[in-house]
Amino acid sequence: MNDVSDRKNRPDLDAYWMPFTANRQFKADPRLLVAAKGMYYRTEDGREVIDGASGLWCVNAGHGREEIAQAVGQQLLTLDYAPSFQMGHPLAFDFASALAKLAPEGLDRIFFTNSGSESVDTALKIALAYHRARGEGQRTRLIGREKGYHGVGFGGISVGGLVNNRRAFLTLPGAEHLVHTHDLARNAFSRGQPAHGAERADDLERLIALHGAETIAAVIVEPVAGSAGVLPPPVGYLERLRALCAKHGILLIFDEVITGFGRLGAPFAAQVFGVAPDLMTTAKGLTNGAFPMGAVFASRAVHDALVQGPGNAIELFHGYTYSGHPAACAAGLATLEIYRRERLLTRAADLAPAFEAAVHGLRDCPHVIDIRNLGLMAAVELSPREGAPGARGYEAFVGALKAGALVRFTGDTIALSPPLIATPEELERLVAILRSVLIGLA
Ligand code: PXG
Ligand code: PLP
Repeated sequence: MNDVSDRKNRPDLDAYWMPFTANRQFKADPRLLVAAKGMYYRTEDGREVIDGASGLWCVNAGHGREEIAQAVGQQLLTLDYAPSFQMGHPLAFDFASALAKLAPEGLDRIFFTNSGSESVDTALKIALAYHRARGEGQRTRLIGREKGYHGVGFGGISVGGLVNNRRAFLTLPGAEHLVHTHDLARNAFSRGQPAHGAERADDLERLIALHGAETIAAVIVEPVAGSAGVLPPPVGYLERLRALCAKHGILLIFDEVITGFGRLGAPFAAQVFGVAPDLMTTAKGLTNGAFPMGAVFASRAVHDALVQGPGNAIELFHGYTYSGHPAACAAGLATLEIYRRERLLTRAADLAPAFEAAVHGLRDCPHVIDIRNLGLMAAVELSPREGAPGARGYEAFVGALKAGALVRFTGDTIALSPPLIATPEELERLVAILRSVLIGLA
């Protein structure tokens, strides 16, 4: 067995080119995790660290879930792989059926991918193919939003709105962006959805006036922006965006890669906000982060418009070698069973008031210019240090890890998204560790 949990020697760090990491800074002072159980990671030097980030927003049911490990192991021994094109295996159908039952009403046709990025590119392609199948092939524009994160595929970075993820690369022609909803002047220290900014959805009217609605295929937004630093939608914003898309025949895609699977207190954000998209992208919590997988949920209308024509013709020329991988489906089914048995997909709603109170208690810490929260997502935004933007965020992240908590940071914003199994005491402990670090920050 290749058991890394108690190995004493540090690996050679040179060959692995790490994603979204300052490689040289990391390798000069590495941070290695070697084991995890429940709410806690164990570091290479044997310390217990509370997971304030669900890994990377994905380990919603906590770490080391035996049912998932058993299901994956058993599946690999029974049927390790089955071709995904023109062949099937039962678990993929079972998993899609189970997801369809959990889905917002009507979004019950499921396409499997291997990541959030692939889910996004898949959803964008489905949107284009949908319009073409209905005789509106001129609808090719894809609209995202400033500060949006939709993964790292060419489709995802094109509709994404974070400059560092775009500037070195080509983006798709015809990708446009709505204005973002981050408004510190009016909404700082909002608890839950901010009051101001619903009118920013009307920015879609600007793009419609500029390009013509008949050229626009889809709008994609995160219901709550995650990577940009937890930006809940202003009250009424998503409703307005939904109404405008419907009025103009534009598909609305919710990117629920982070918000899906209970993060906000219901299975999906669409249910929390009572707003129904036409397509929904997911990954992460789909398998509790234990196996790489994503899923796109499509409405019947979208699915049925595409799945038509001659019965022997392939309807959508798209798919992955590992779409619906047997082990991924086994992991997903075991994950859903844990979510159901432990009622985790609604637990964030119960924990949210205490979490909100604890997080907003950090308001008096130095440099704090905003605190935002919804469900079990929260962010603490710090003012950038003069001449060194991002330094405070990084120092808070490293300081928290030393003090016993894993958090996420982006720029000078600290994000929290603890596993949904957290107890109120663990949430308080997490926030207390963050407080101890913020207090000492230069
Ligand atoms: N859409 C959204 C809304 C996401 O949050 C993706 C797509 C892409 O998923 P994959 O599985 O391809 O990574 C994501 C992923 C962070 C962070 O630092 C966020 C993500 C991934 C890694 C780090 O906030 N989100
Ligand atoms: N590149 C080559 C040469 C391939 O043969 C394939 C799949 O057959 C791919 C890329 C795509 O890989 P995947 O289906 O895992 O996304």
